[in-house]
Amino acid sequence: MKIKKLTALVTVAMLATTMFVGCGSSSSSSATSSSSTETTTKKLVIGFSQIGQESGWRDAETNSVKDIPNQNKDIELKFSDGQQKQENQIAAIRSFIAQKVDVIGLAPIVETGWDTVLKEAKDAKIPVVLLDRNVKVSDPTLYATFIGSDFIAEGKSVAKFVTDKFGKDAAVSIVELQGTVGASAATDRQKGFMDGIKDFPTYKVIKSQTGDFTRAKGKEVMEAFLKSEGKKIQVVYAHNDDMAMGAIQAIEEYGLKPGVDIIIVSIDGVKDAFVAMAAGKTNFIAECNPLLGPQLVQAARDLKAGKTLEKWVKSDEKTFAGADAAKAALPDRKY
Ligand code: GZL
Repeated sequence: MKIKKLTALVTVAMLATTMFVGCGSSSSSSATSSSSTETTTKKLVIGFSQIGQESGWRDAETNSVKDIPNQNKDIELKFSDGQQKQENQIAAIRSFIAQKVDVIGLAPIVETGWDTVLKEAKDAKIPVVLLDRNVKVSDPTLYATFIGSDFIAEGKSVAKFVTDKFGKDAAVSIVELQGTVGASAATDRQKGFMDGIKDFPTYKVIKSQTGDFTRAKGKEVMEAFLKSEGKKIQVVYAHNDDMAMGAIQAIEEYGLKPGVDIIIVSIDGVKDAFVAMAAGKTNFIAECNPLLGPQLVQAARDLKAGKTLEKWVKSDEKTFAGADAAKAALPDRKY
């Protein structure tokens, strides 16, 4: 009897063990199988170093870049706000390198001072895409491409509007609100404008100072211009719309009519500028496209696929002059 009981006990014990192992293995196999069904594809990771929040144009570009993961489920975006400091942008690039992102996007606040950190990115085999502003580096292979506008052409288009309006032999006094000192957008917009008036010797830029692309500083500098030059000023050339809006405020507070007593010309094409032009307070806008998120995505995908990119992907842009053009364009403006 005892043997029978013992045999029965051993049988039960063996059965129990088999079941446990079976479950275990089935659960582990189900675990294995579930893990095999749960494999996730690796996302394309873009690290983007933004300049800051100095203008409506900049906010539009930031929104366009931050929208990338919403429009591309296979892309992860790491976004850094440089708060107007190059050192913050350099630190962000180093952080992206440490995180081994696939592509670095950079809107460089100024043109120079990037060689060292871009060399670190190159050594880490991480391509860099420049967005909206360019850099001056010793080795052009330190970045894959520049996606942005032809600022010299923008400056020239503004100059052409002014010389067409006043004519060849008019004596015209101009004040200039420059963008951020050292930024390619400011340097080249000034270059383009000066090139555009070089054959008009009676056109003079009587004052030129940076308003740092901001509305507040643009107003402050325009107040100083009005204090020193007053009604001598015939034209305000602002490197961006935000500074032009500040200038408009200063001119109205000074008691003159912007767009009538003083001609206002600027670059960007933000909605506020179109509203002002529709109201006759500004006279000419050269568009500068901030909606560059999709082009950053395309460049990142092409780089990931091993393609070589054009060194400059130029934005195509329009110009607008006068209230009727502004009213017609306003409904379609996207930023
Ligand atoms: C242009 C961009 C400039 C805009 C400004 O690509 O860098 O910076 O014209 C912005 O509005 O602040």
